[in-house]
Amino acid sequence: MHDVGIRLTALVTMVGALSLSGCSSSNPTDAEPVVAQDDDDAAPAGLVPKPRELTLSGGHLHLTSTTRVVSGEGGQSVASYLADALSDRSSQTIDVARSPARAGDVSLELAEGAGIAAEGYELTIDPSGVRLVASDAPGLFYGAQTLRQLLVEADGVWKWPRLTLTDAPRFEWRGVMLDIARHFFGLEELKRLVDLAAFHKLNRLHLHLTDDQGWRLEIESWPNLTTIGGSTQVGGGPGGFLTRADYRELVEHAEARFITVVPEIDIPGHTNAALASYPELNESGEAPELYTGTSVGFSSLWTESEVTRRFVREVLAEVASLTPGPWLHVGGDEAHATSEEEYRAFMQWVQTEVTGLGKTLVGWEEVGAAELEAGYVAQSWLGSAKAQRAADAGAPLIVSPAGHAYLDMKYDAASPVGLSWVGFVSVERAYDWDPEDLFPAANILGVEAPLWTETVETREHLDFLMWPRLAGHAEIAWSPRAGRSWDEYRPRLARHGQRLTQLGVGYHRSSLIDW
Ligand code: TNX
Repeated sequence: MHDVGIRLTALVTMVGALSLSGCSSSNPTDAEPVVAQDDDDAAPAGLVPKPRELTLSGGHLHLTSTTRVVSGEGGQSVASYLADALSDRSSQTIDVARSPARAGDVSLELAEGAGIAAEGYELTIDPSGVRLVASDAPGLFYGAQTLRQLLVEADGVWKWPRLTLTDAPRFEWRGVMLDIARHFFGLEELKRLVDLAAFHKLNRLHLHLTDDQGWRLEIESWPNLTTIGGSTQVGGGPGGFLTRADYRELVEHAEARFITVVPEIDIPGHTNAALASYPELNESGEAPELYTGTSVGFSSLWTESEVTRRFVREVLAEVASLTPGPWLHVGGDEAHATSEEEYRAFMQWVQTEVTGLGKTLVGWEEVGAAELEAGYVAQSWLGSAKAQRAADAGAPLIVSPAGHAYLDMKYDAASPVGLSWVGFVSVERAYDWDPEDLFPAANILGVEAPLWTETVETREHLDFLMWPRLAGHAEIAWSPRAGRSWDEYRPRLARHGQRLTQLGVGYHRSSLIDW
């Protein structure tokens, strides 16, 4: 009792000291501590991605150093994550505790069987505190992201708008891809990308690990892949690669944020770095030079040789053993230097290897040309007849239409970096499309936005091309189609830009948005 009394006094003093206009609090009783709040008008929440249903109830609940994040069984890791995030953001120490919650706490509850959709959550912020309920841990995590986004500061007071909110994702696959082959980006940059992706409720990180210009994952059984094949990049810089330990650390970092790493080993084309590392992979027996240009479609593995088959088998086995997630992406795109017949036979064999490793094959839409067993996933980028063939064969599709979802395209003629082979992709074009305009709903596994890095040399380049476009793709992947429109999105994105700035993201300040 004594303890509670001291705490109450502290709270009342604190609320008084802030002397906020419209500050209200219920009478302190022994059971119900005073909770710092106000009745000021709440600004539109401006969440990205947009939640399913949100009703502001007026006024705010304050986050103070007496607020705790409490949870029961199964919620502790998200609770610690959220408490850390809130502490960092507000420069106050927010403690974690086990349930039950006290008034003013942030309470996380797992309620299986309460009718909350997978990965979804319900959030109530009212005078008694914050209540976040989900049926699974990812749902709690996404609710935590919403709480991070909703937290605002005014005159030194940290607060959330009082509201009720119900949310759940539209698609199962909500991805971002980074090409670390054309220009290398290392562990710290990748962890930062994971953190930013999580803030937008994305759940797949597809890593394009190999290409003509570089091999970026250490493979113990074929060490030259990185010592030679990882030694340069587009433009001739020093390149680099992820050690196995780096990759493991990244996978763990991502898993803790409910993001599954999807590694891509691109075969049989886009393989010059491997061919340059091992002469025996070449039909001629001679290794080509390392390649630092930006052409595509000129290299191919010698698909029928025994040594190539052993190479592919051993590489895929190592990647599989490092990867807890169920998917192995094997590229298969732009194999213009492989005959169609060899391509089909090779991909069918690759699928048996991938399946034998207990993984599901993912390939770019060109794999639709091969007679693969059902159960693979195709990633559409051109919407060609091959993508259609994969869809007709029942393959779930990851929808990544270049004209909307390619993050490596320039926004407009003024963009200092980026390509434009598919045209310019403005913030509006990146947002104003829908996967169901391209494929029937039943075929769609989800949405992914790839950042190819031929022109991307630095974090500044990366941020400029990725943001704010990736926020729009995250919304397409998460939010219901109904209720989504460019006009409604624009002011929300403007508001969200402040969050990106606060996170240190150097996004493109498109003139289409009133920042
Ligand atoms: C096409 S998309 C590619 C990449 C390039 C990209 C540049 C795909 C499967 N292949 O190799 O980097 O265009 O926009």
